[in-house]
Parts: sequence; structure tokens; C-alpha cells
Amino acid sequence: MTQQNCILIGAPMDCGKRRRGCLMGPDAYRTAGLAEALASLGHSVTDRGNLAPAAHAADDAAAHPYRLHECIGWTRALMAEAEDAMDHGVPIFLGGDHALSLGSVAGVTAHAARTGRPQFVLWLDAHADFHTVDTTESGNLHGTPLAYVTGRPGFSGFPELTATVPQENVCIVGLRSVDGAEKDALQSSDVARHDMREIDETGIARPLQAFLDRVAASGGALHVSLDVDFLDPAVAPAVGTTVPGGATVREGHLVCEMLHDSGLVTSMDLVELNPFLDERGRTAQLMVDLCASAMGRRVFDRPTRAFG
Ligand code: 5AB
Ligand code: MN
Ligand code: MN
Ligand code: MN
Repeated sequence: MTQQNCILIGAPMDCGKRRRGCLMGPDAYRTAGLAEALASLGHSVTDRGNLAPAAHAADDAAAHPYRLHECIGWTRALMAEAEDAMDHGVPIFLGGDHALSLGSVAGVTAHAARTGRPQFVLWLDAHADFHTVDTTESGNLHGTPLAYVTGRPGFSGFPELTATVPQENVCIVGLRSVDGAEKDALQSSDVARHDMREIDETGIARPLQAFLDRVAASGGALHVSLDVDFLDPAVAPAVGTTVPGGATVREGHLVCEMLHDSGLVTSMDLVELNPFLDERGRTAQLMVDLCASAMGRRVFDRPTRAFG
């Protein structure tokens, strides 16, 4: 197995939505033993600690969208950190809500452009997070990162993106809650999207492998954004936006095991964990175990030899 330098970057942010608690996420992952799990796989692990948002204007708590300027401040800080960390290893961003990805994905994409690689994004989520600041009804910016990083308009005040992710390089898996404006935008886009019905019918491996084959063929960098609500709330209760009918524990692990086998993952987000809503740390532990699978944990080194 290839040894990697895993770079843990905490982003204790709660500005992407109204329900509080995701800011405790980075410490919950540390408490659940993320660094130790990665080190036990032979990786070197650097924990850069927690970031703070860049200086930003004050927010009016009643404004729409919610805490826009704080989200802009986090985006600036995360972009810079992500672009730098890509020169040193595999950054793993510890959220924090999914507004984190406004910055993490923008930063890794800037790095990919600078090093001449196409950027791909795998979005594991019940939601599409494809709203612009103009179409979001809730005003919660954790529902917008995929629109920003693919260059949809309506993000004035956010850093101007020097590089965006081409729509055809994005794949969303796990969908089961998509708003009208997102649905229209997705249906007229080249984003690959796989809802839970499709996963029920074909299994999760088939659409994922098709996407990984495309990444491999292009020599691209692959960012994986894992939203806790990708998983079924029965197994991952520590999330504000529960949607029944999500991925099972094994579907989650299979995705991560295939990601590891592909050798393609260059950066990752673990987002939306709300430890305040957890049950004895089980969701934090599951997210750590999934991350370990993505970084090479497996039961056996090789399959049983065929008999006969
Ligand atoms: B998450 C909703 N589409 O815009 C909205 O958890 C939910 O990062 C967004 O995927 C969920 O508020 C954002 C209804
Ligand atoms: Mn550096
Ligand atoms: Mn979600
Ligand atoms: Mn999300």
C-alpha cells in the first residue's frame, strides 16, 4: 500500500446553517481516533489543528442568506490552506458543516489548475448542494458549495475563482432530497447524479466504478466530499438534515474501499457531523472508520485463492 502524508485540517464552522453543533466536529474526529487509525495503516499524519475564518464583515443574524460574511471568511481561509496542503500530502478537512467545501474544493481546484491536472469531485450526499445564493430558499449556505465550485453565478462577495470544476467532472451519489431549483439546474447540467433508487436497483459499485474509470483515464485529481447524511440516519444519527433511506454501513465502506483501491483520491472532506446530536460517539466513529477504509483499511491483504 502506498504510504501517504495525511494532513488533518480542522474547520470548526457552523455558519452554513442555523442548527448549531458542527463546530465540535473536528474534535469529535480526533477523540474518535482518526489520526491513530490513519497512522496504524502506515501513513504519516500531520494534524494542522483548527483554522479560523479570514477577517470578514459582521453578519446580521436575521439576514438572508444566513451568516454570508462568515462563510466568505471561512472560504478564504480554507482556499489558501487547501491549495498549500496539496503540495504536502492528502488533506483531510474535518468539518464543520458543508459550507466548508466552498473553500476546500475551490482551493484544491486552484492547485490542480496550477499543476496542470483536471479536478474531479465525488459528492456523497443525500442533497445536491447545487443552490446559488440567489436560489437557496432556506438561506443556508451549506446547500451551495457545488454551485460555487462549478462556477454558477450568484456568489458575489466570495473569492473570484481562478479555476472551476467542469460539470462533467462532478459525480453525486446518494441523492434523495433535491429542491426544485436544484433539480432544474442539475437536469440541464452535465453533472453525473445517482439517486438512492438507482443505487437500490444497480448497487453502488457500478456507478462509482464508471466515474472512477473516467477520473483514471484523464489522470485527474479526485476530491471526495463525504456528508454524514449520505448515510442512513439509523446508522449515522449525528446530523441536522436527516433524510431516511440513505446508504448502509456496508455501502459506505464499499465506496471507500473502492476509492482506496483506485489510488485516485487526492483530498477529502468529512462534513456535517454534529456531535451534539450523536449517540455515544457512534456517528463520529463510523466516519473515522469510513475514512480509514478510504485510506486502505481492509480485512485481508488478498482474496482467498480460488479452489478447484
Ligand atoms: B447539506 C436544502 N436543500 O438548501 C437547503 O446537508 C438542504 O450540506 C441543504 O447537504 C442541505 O436548505 C445541505 C433543503
Ligand atoms: Mn506549505
Ligand atoms: Mn446533505
Ligand atoms: Mn451536503
